[in-house]
Amino acid sequence: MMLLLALVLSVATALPARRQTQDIFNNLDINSDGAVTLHEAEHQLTVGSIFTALDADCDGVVTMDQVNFYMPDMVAVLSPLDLDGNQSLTSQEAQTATTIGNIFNFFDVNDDGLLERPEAARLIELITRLQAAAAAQGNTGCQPLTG
Ligand SMILES: [Ca+2]
Ligand SMILES: [Ca+2]
Ligand SMILES: [Ca+2]
Repeated sequence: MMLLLALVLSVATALPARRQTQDIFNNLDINSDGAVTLHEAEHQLTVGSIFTALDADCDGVVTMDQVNFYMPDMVAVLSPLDLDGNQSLTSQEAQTATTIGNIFNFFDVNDDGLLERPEAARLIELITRLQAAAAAQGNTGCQPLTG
């Protein structure tokens, strides 16, 4: 997971968006067969790592407004995780209420158990957009919170 985050952070300001997405996809697709299985996703991602990537301003909270701005569909996935209903997610809420499998299933639109390139690209796009927005504000990334 740290590999992916390091990759996201390092390419966010250096490469055109399409190239970034391709590189991150290739990193997830361990056996290079053009699709990401849940097993491959679990190898590279955790709920915590996705949360940390989404929390582009490093304040430990992801607001629904931030998510809605970049990817309105994702609000439907994340809002059930907002256990106290305050329209923002803490790392603890995210990790308590979901698994990488739930996130995987959301992006697996055709329910075949594989994330093909267009499906995986949506998740990568959300993360890279948030990172690019943070970078544009002069924030170049943060250390994952413990716990
Ligand atoms: Ca694969
Ligand atoms: Ca909350
Ligand atoms: Ca699929």
